[in-house]
Amino acid sequence: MSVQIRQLATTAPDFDREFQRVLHWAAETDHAIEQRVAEILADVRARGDAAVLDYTRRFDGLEASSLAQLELPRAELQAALDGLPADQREALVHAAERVRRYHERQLEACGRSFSYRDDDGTLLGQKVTPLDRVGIYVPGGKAAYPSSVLMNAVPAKVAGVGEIVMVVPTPRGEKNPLVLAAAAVAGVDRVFTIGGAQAVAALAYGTATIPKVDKITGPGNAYVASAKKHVFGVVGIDMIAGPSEILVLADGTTRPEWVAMDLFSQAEHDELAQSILLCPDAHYIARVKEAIERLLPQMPRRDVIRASLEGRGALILTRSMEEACEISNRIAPEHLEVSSREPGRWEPLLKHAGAIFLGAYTSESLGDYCAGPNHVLPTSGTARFSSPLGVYDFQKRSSLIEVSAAGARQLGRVAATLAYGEGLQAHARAAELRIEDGQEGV
Ligand code: HSO
Ligand code: ZN
Repeated sequence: MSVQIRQLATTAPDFDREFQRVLHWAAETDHAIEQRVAEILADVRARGDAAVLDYTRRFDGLEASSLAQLELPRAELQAALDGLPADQREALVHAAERVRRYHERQLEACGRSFSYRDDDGTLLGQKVTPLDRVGIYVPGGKAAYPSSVLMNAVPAKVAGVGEIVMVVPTPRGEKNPLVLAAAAVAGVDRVFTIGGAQAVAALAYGTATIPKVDKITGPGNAYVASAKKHVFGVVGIDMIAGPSEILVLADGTTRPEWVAMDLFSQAEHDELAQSILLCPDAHYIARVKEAIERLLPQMPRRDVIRASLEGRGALILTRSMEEACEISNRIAPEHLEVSSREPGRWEPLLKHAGAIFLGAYTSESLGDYCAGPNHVLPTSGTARFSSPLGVYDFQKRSSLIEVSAAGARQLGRVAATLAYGEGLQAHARAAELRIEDGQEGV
């Protein structure tokens, strides 16, 4: 059965309208979910442990007489790691090591404090400190990704976060050994087998057993996303990630099968995932289409892939590679592959993307697992103004100011003038007293 993937050409008179259709997707808020989540949050806030236990019993079918029973001892995480088949254990450790090294570079590049002195001796600076405690949400069930445990926990660890608390629902007590092993490898401090809005609430407000955190990161279903939005402000959150996206910019020199499989690789995440091909060569697009038709029946997740390609996918013929780059910037995809023999020629033209994969050998899937950069990336066009999850998300900055006596005289006049202008006498006098009294001390 042929795949009904949308085919567009930028030369077509109705291109703009069709293109808008590809980009548009309804991210409606579901008011029933919002309402339910608000109730759960209020209940956990009021009743703490007891409420979390009730919801865990009701939604996950998991019985416990106390929340402490739902904490996994470190030894159990280590046992999960030790119990993995050797190839999986080695791959996990190898991936974690590469992710750690990359994020250490990030720490070097943008996680450093600085300070300097003015001519009059005034010291100014910026002090970078890690968050004290963060919560990482890990989904259970079909979207339980050990790689996401690494991508959240490793940058937190590299940033120097004091304590990492992970929550992961285990419906009817079913634990995912790879997820627990990833927590061990990444150095997660505490793991609780709770999930949903109730887990987000417990982390945000704290309960007798669950410690209150400063920031919550990690993906989740509509309830978790809604709960994260609600508690934002009480705690920090990372982002609300939408379905996965891939855009392949091809000049027609890569094997069509490679490109087809890369389009599948994000489509297989979700029926709402988006895979787009941009290419100036009509003949090549036809070859990719043919490869899609040929390879799809072999894929175990072909139903999800087909739904995604037919619902939100597109093969777009452009006038040139330059125009393809322009369109890619308008889309601002989560993942952008430059499948070309000369990726360095096109990369300078590309401004907006969560991650850019250069050259035919760089399949996006390597980035999902082990290349090193983070796989938590801005989706739905938000790459226009936001960045991958990184060490900087687990740090904050404080400004440092130390004014000398000479500096107080100079700055005092400026500050007092502006303060009188604002009608704030105490501000002005605080500055002037340092000038009038001269010497500090009694
Ligand atoms: N591509 C996903 C991350 C992931 N892929 C996890 C495989 N496992 C983020 O868009
Ligand atoms: Zn993926």
